[in-house]
Amino acid sequence: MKGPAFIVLAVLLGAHGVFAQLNVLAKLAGKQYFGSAVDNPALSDVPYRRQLSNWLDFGQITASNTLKWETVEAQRGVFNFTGGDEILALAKRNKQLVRGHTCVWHSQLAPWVEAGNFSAKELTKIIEDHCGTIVRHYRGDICKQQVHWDVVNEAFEDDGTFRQTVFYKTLGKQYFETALRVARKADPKTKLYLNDYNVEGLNAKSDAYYNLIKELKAKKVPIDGFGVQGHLILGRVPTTIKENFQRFADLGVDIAITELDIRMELPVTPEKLEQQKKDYETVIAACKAVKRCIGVTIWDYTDKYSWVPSWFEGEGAALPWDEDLKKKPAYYGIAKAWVGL
Ligand code: 9MR
Repeated sequence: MKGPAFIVLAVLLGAHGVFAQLNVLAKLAGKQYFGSAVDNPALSDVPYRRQLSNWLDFGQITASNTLKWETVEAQRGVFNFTGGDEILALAKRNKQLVRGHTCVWHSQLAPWVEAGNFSAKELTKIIEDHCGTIVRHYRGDICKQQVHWDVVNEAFEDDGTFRQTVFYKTLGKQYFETALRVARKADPKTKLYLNDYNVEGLNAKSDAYYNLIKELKAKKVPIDGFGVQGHLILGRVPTTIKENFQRFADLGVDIAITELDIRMELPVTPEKLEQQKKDYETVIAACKAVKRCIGVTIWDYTDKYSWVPSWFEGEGAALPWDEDLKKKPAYYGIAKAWVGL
């Protein structure tokens, strides 16, 4: 939506007090959603859950851990959907879309997959069973959730070479095709993505994805989108996000920002929060500018549950809500960028 209609609608919504809410603004900017990741244990935190359930801010959610291989199929052939189903049920109640994260990933992988020293034939079957089963379980026609799937996650190194995972070492790049085809068969309507970090701007790693997606498309392998995680660092947001997104759009795939957060060195200062606001604005503006950038998910919404402090010593405060669930300047930066002010 553009021009006068957008302004009239924004003013009307403003009059009803829903102006500055991120999902509404994303939708007014022509996107499908603004969303957040959530880890199941946080759902017992009532104020947290209430805000997560606010559709005006979040039209989409991603389970940040419970659909990973080590949880879903810890033992070969034994599937556990408890955590995933809890997220799906919540999304259903809140009328939120869901992103399935993730089918094939070298990390948080069930140990038996690597330990088995499987032949190419067997590992292919294992991928087909795993991806086929989980994608089928959340098939869009069953729950009208329009699930998007990160079918393969983090498959390249930063220099653009294939990551030497058990999947690549056993199957070469054929495994992308195997996983994508079985996912498409399991749910013809879901959107299938490859997803990674450090691919926001133009660089060797995003080049590698560009070439792979081009190749997959030429072979008519089903691929609908490129997921750009967006784990960024304060003051160091790449300057070529828009150009990068546009080249994927021109290839004929959607782009989703799937795990956005912008971390800083602690302690927090007002200056750093202002810089963070600008950085969030930059990223959202790039998504807004590229039609096929269909939505943005932040990797949880509050600093209370961010993964950052436990991974990067001395860093944190990466999200738009602080640890007390109060909105930070970043929140208003995102809102401003969606409106295009
Ligand atoms: O948020 C997740 C965190 O709780 C886990 O400890 C971590 C383990 O790998 O994974 C985090 O999520 C990752 C996501 O699945 C893939 N991209 C990077 C994310 C942050 O590490």
